[in-house]
Amino acid sequence: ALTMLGTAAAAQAAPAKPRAAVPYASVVPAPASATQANSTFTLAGGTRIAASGQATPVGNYLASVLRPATGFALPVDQSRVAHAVDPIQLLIAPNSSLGDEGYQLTVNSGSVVLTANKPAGLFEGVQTLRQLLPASIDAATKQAGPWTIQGGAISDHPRFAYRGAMLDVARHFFGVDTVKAYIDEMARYKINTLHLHLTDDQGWRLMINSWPKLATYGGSTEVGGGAGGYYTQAQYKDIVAYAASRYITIIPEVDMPGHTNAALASYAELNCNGVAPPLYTGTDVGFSSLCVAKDITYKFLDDVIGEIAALTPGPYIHIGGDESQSTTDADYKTFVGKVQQIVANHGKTAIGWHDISKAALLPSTIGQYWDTTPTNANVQAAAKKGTHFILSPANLAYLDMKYTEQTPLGQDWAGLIEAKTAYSWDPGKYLTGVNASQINGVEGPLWTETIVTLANIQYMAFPRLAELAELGWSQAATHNWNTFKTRLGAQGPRWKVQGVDFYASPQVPWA
Ligand code: TNX
Repeated sequence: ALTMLGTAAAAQAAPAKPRAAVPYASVVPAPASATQANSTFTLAGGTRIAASGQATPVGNYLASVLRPATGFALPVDQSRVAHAVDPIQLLIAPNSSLGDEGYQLTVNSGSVVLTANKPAGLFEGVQTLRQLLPASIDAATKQAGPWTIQGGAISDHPRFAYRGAMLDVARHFFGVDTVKAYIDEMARYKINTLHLHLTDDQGWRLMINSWPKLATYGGSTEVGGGAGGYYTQAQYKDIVAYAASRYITIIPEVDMPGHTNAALASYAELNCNGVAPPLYTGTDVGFSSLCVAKDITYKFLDDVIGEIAALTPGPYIHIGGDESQSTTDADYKTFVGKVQQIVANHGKTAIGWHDISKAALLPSTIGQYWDTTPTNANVQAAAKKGTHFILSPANLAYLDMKYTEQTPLGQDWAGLIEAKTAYSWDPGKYLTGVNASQINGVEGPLWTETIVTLANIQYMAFPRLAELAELGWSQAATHNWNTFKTRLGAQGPRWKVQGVDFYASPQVPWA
């Protein structure tokens, strides 16, 4: 029989191995509560999915993710009257304990019932359901069943409302398909926000119709001198809509007043001296600044932010504000004051890297904390006045930090972040002198000076983004590395089936 291995005939003839149903304890992020029963439910050729009204898009999505590996038709039944005969039911039903993204999942021998207040909750429940099926459910082609789900009940809702990932498309440009692939992977872990770092010294990545050279010239290169690129407004809208179909909000960032060489190179009039610098393809930071004293700077920003606000249904625009080492303190404070107001004029809420907390902030403006120590006087002072924060400590949450000295990609200025390190902090207790109620959640930024392909993105993001997702979603009481690492290990076979190039950390007992 051994000599047959590797031939197509042997692969097809291999009998389906009996396999145990996935235990509820292996879901990432851990649900708020889960009880396992002795019954099992098996997805079969005739299984129908009931999803009417607001639940329909989620029902269609569930069917679309289950069809390839099962080969089943899985019709989505939109007629309310027939629901009782459909084994899988997605229902919108009021439940005050579940909030906007919570859900209840009940599995017994005859049915799988998912209920939530909102479609977003059904969508998060669907991610849990996918993880309760064998890893082969994630294959792109038909696999052997049986497709058995352990019976039981889950009631779940997030600890933090904001659970984000950031992708730097400025240092290296990534096309629409790569962004969509990353969106699909983050959605599995209930990440609900994708922050796109659209502009930096090395590139401007979104067409702005009123200032077209930003993209056509400012987007024409990247770190290392490659061709770069930019999203047309139609492509950006496509990303926004795709993310929305996964209940993920896009947050566009225009980094300023520093990190602006691509813009300054594109339009000479934006420079204080009226001279456009050359395009930049290196990896230094802190050398560029918009001209705070010039009126044209604010006309420029009003046009740019106006166009981006019109393209972006989500409530936020990220104004950057980090590492503005070529802007005086006084100019920086003036600038942040004006830009927040421009964002507000276009109906959006500003987010900025926590450096902005040295300026006077609008009550609605949110800070994103990136430093490596939890104590910061400006942040504490802003928090006293009510500012909320998103946490991305560079030594814990940065996805571009190397795992070990041997990691071939990434940087190490904030330290090495192995799997255990990425999990070993509590977002609710992290920032000194800031109430947990002022922490909106967590975000894992992936800076891309050294990141070039989707596989590179995946290798740096996984397992760490799944770990951060657990810190953001799961209740503090679930926090325990020894139990978590086993749960995380169960994701390994799934990533393999999905073709996700993850870092197989020796700290994790991979299944
Ligand atoms: C710092 S921390 C940056 C980015 C770099 C990153 C590399 C922060 C808000 N900015 O400009 O890409 O380090 O790790």
